Parts: sequence; C-alpha cells; structure tokens
Amino acid sequence: MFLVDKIRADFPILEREVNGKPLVYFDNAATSQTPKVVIDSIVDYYTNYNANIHRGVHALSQEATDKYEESRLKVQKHFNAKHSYEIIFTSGTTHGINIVASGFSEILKVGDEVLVSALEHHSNIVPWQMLCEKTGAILKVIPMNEEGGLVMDEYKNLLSTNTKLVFCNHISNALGTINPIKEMIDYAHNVGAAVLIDGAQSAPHIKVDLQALDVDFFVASAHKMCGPTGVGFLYGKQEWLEKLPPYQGGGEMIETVTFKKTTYAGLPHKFEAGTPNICGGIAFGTALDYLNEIGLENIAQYEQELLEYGTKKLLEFENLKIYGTTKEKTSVISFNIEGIHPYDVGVILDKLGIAVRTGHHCAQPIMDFYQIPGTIRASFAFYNTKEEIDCMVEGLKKAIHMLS
Ligand code: C6P
Repeated sequence: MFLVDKIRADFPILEREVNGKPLVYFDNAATSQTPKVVIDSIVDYYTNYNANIHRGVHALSQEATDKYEESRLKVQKHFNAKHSYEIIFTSGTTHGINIVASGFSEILKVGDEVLVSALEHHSNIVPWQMLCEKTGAILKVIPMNEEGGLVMDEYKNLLSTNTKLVFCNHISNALGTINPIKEMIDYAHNVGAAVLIDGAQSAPHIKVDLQALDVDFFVASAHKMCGPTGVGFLYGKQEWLEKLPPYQGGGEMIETVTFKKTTYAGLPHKFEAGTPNICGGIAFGTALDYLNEIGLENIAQYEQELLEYGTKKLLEFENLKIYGTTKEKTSVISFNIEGIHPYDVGVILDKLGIAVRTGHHCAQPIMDFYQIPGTIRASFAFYNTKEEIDCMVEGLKKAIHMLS
C-alpha cells in the first residue's frame, strides 16, 4: 500500500497555497519538489562543513570531499555503473550532452552520420546540430508516429556503418513515451555506433541499469529527482571517457601544468574543471537515498495508477485530445481542448492553484509533427493524488466554460 499522505508530509511546499487555493503541483517533468531531508542536507552543508573539495588538508575540506565522493558512489550504485569514475558530475542533463557533443567534434569526420530521434528535447538536438555544422557530419532523424512512438523499422533502415552516434531520450518529456532503448542500443552497436541516452525523464520514474542497457553515455538532472537544481551527471563507459578530450580547462582537471605543456587528470576529474556544485552533489546523494527508501518500483507503480486515472478522467471531456498514447508511457498527460489555446487554460488553472506547463515543452519538432502550437502538460509525481487530478478536472470545466 502506497502511503501517499505520509509521503506528502515530507514536502513542505505541498502545504502552501497559490492564489488562495491549495497548491496542486503537476509540473514535475519540469522540476520535482524537494523533500525536507534534501533541504536539510543543503542547510547542513552550509551550516557545518562548507569548504572547497579535493584541495585542502583541513578538516572541513576533507569532510566535504568525503561527502561529495560518497555521493558519486551513490549515483554509481543507484544506476549500476561499473566504476564510480564513470560518473561525471555536471550542472545537469544539458551540460552532460554538451560534454559529449563537444568531445565528438574531434572524432567525427565529413560524411559521418548521427541519428537523432524526432522526440527529443531541444537539449538533445541543438548540441548535435552545432556538432554537425562544425564537423561536416550528417544529422538524420528517426521519425515518430501518430501515437508519439518512434518508427523502429525506419530506425533500422537509417542505421549503417556510416552511423557513428545515436542519441535518443529514454522518455519523452513532452509526451511521456517510453522508448525501446535497449533494442535501439543493440541495433546501434551492431553497426558500431555509440549511443547517448537522455535520461532526464526516466531517472526520476523508473529503475535504470546502465550495465544491463550497455549504453555508452547516459545523462540526467538531479532537480527532476527530488534533488537540487544545478547538478546532474554524465555516465560514460570508461573507454569512451578516456577517448574524449576534456570539455573545459581549469583547476582540478589537470595532473601537471607548465607553460610548455599540461597533462590532464584521470577520470572523473578530467571532465570536472573548476569548483563544482559541491552542496548540490551532496544533496543529490541524499535525494537518491530518499527515492530508494520509497523504492522506484513502488513509485513507478503508483504513478501508473495516477496516469490511468488521469487519462480516464480527461477522456471524459468530449473535445479533449491527448497527445502521446503509446502503451509504454509514464505519468505525463499532454493534451489540448478544441478551440482553446493551451496558454489560456494554463493561466486559468494557475488562478485555481494548479501548476501545469503549457507550450512546446522545449520540443518544437513534436509540436510541428502534430501541427499544434503547444499542449497543456500535466506531469504527475509520486506525491500527487487522485483528488488533485479531480481538482484539475474541475478546473478544466471552469476553463472551458470561461473560454468557449
Ligand atoms: N525538461 C521540461 O519541462 P536540464 O534543463 O539540463 O536539467 O534538462 C534538460 C532536459 C533534457 N532532456 C529532457 C528529456 C528534458 O525533459 C529536459 C528538461 C524540462 O520538460 C524543462 S525544459
């Protein structure tokens, strides 16, 4: 039995009101809320052991270093990476993708091909376009279908020995589609291509086993996993991370520096130039502990219940269309109401204390595919309830009444 009331008590923000109404927070795909234990770990860091890491012999620096590295081990264990040095702390998913894209600018040659899925967030499109402009590589798109899934036959046809890299999200932020990434990784490896999976939307909701997936690169953000903003990680297989050049130069990523020549530090430090988000990294570890205490399987199961309930309730509206209807999906419902602009619905829901995201969700190609300006997106987390969904349904009735 999933004790949602007990879980809700862990999140102070869920007690607040917005516009005089209890907050209903359905914008979890944008960022998740933060439990008290994570807030406490941030306060604890700044109150008790704020110091720079990997540098000082003094007690505070040692303590901060130990906690930061402990957090790296937590990430390694949680995602089942083979080595802790394959986990690079980043500022988030976008940063991780850019490290890999920048590294490949020294690997790709004119005429090499890279494949991107039609379901990507702009973060997993733009860095690759920049890479192709720089290298003369060719960007090809794995098409999507009406349900919001990828056309796998087309994917297989696009793959060839010219393909050097495939990048795809595990779960679409705009539609909730879970992509068949294991199958995609295996097919890509058959032609010798590397694969980067954008796990920004999967890491918070389902168990990810990096070794079982055999993925080459995986990126995610802590702030979608009950952790703080400004921190995330890039996983890369050791052989790839050793092959890629550093992303930035600076302190901590070096072994020796002279004006003649600099040698670089080993993994993971080679990719972690400058003072990192120490507090964020530590709090990310606390967030993982928190999620593991509840259990990702329990979270996934409860969120599926919310998805099913929400979908059923929304489909009771005659003029409402849901985008993203694949069998395998997470708790994201993207929808529009005929004749009403999504933005207007978002504004009215906000007046009622209900937070949803409206617009293109940083995934304009998906909106172009459906020929719509955007959608209303309700994304549920494990601390949401069916009662809150009922509240949104009532809010939608009001919005339709006011806007039609
Ligand atoms: N999506 C959303 O509302 P950052 O900003 O680096 O933490 O994450 C970027 C990102 C990359 N890939 C996917 C699949 C994502 O969903 C996101 C962030 C948020 O959908 C904010 S745009």
